[in-house]
Amino acid sequence: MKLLVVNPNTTASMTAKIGAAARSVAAPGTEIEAVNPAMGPVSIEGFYDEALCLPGLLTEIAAGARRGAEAAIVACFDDPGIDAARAIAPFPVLGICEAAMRMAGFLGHRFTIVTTLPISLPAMDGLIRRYGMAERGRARAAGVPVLALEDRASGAVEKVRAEIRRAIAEDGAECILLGCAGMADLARDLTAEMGLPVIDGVAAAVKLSGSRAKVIGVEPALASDAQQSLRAGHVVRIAAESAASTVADGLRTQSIGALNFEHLTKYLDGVVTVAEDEILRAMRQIITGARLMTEPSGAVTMAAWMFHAAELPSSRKAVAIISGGNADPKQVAEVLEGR
Ligand code: 5HY
Repeated sequence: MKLLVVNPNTTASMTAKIGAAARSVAAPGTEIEAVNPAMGPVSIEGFYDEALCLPGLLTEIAAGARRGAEAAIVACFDDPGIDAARAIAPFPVLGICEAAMRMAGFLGHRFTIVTTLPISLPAMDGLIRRYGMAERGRARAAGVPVLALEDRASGAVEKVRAEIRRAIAEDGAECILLGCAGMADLARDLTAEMGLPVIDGVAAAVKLSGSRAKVIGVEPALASDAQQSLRAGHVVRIAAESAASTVADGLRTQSIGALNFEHLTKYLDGVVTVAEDEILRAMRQIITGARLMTEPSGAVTMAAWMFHAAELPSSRKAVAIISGGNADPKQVAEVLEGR
């Protein structure tokens, strides 16, 4: 997966730090491209800088899309331009503030954002409300300018550390969110030092953006229009007699549509076909074992898992999507009796 990470300020040393943090948690096979605009503010402190960074940020999102990015992260804790970026990007766009808050939600009840200067607090307070977390978290400022984080001798890290200690003592925080992308390199050490999760939004966004899941389509061997099309590289039309004879009536299609073909080509990792008796045996297993009503078309995924495991990616966890419960009661009775 090609993951674009945009630092919306123009400080290249911060972009390098953000890129390194992203790469350190990326799944194998994820290619991280960390960029920043050529023009705009050197750091984003408050609403004015936020507004100024937008043209550069959106230019980078559009350029990343042309280079084939499959997801993007806006690596600034104010989540600037996130709605505009989503409006122009043909892929998911994650903000690091939202990602960090979602991650915090999985870890505990109360969190505190420790950001840079008080000028950034109104934006962060607004984001806490926007993401529905007002009852669970608050933001504090450590009193460090963003660019002080680029200078080890500035004492910025000590101030961040002291503010985290205050958040733990005074807010009862169960986890801390580092409220600036320029703090991305601090999360690991501070987690160990503070004895609670200290979340970097860049790492949280990388983790939330990528899935290691492989998506496999399943269809009846008698109606394998998707499999044949993907193998041929163009939409293939199969014989009506064959497609019409599968018990999986919801999958009796002679050909997939052009849009489906484009979508499946892009997102599917393979197609497995199943035999008629396998579909019926899977249907029986789902109804009796999982107590779920399924029609034959809904049972094809389970049939693939039960009878074609060798053709599926090896994994510890497989998920079968069972879609469709519009089964004829007479047919269900026959399936349950094994007829
Ligand atoms: C950030 N500013 O993550 C924010 C943090 C802040 O340039 N990158 C910036 O202070 O609002």
